[in-house]
Amino acid sequence: MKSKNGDKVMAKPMVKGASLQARHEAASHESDSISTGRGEVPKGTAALEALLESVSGSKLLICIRGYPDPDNIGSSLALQWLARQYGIDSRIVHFEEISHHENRALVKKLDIELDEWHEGFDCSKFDYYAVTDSQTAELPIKLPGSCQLLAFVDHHKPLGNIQGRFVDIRENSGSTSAIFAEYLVESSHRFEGSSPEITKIATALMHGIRSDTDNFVNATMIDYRASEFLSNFVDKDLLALISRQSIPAKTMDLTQIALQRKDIRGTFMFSGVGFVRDEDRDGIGQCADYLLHREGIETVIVYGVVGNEYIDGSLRTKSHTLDPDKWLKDVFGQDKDGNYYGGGRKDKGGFQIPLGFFASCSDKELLWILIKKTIDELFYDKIGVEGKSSLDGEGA
Ligand SMILES: [Mn+2]
Repeated sequence: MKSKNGDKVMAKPMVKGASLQARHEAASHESDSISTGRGEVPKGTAALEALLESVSGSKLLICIRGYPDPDNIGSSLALQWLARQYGIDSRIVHFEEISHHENRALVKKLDIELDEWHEGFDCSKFDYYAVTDSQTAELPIKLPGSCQLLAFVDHHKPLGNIQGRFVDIRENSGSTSAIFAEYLVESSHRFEGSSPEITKIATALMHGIRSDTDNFVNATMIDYRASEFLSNFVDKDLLALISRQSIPAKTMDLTQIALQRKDIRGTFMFSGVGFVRDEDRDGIGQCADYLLHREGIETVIVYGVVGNEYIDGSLRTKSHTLDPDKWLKDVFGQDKDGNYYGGGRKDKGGFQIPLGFFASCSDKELLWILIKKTIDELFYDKIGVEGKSSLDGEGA
């Protein structure tokens, strides 16, 4: 597909040949009433490019909040490319380790340059920062006061006010990578050819879309349109290689533990897997994915204590009525700063509860019993089961 022969940059994010459905979706995202704290903030490719042009020559820090995953890595690379077209020098920084084997493969095989934040990381040279694929723009580090939020692009329900120069949040998109692909389609700079850089960005974006939409099961029009465009530039062998990584032994072990400790209540399956090493945390979500295949089960929650710091859990559901975001927020509520312990979208969600003071408990077995009892009771309460913790029954 030669996408933009002679196409002008349009003010509205719309791709040539978009269907009625797409027009409808585009119209509805334009009327989304997202509070950005200062009225209307421009959205769409033309607005983004006008902004990048106006800050040409500046230095941009692209921040990956939370664990690096295909969607936020792909989005960050695309933003880096766009910024470079306007003479903006950028670095991509992440604050958490790249823990998922597929993501490590992505970074390694595509030779993607990411900086892991460390104490000596010099933030002072950056004029602006950007956040993609995250519900909030809050960072785990303190940037210099002069460093402003330049761009914020995401597809989740935003948490609170996002105050940036450019804010584009589209809950009707299955991935942030698809939104960035749309910018590339509509960019006044041509994203084309078969240079290693173009291939790398396109492949990463495609992997981001695939991974966030559960292999297109949850894809929306914008994800499909983006994929059509990107398919011209991706390295298919590499894409296959990245996504066909074997399941690490650790995840397999964790799945086995989760199966042994499963606690089935109607269409719900809960499983507390105990203490999990920090680098194996993604195994919790993978377990939940796997357990959801069991017949008769509609919702799975797997949780454990990760890195002796957090109770970390993943929810997966194929229920048509359960809203993971609402469900988890109802169960766990908020901390004293008003932040929810859990949240989600569509068919998945997660929660994280700091152990805090209790992390120093020397009797881990006892601590786990306490944690499991507390968490299970919250779940049972929510689904209306008069139950006691199944600790004895399931050999935990
Ligand atoms: Mn995403």
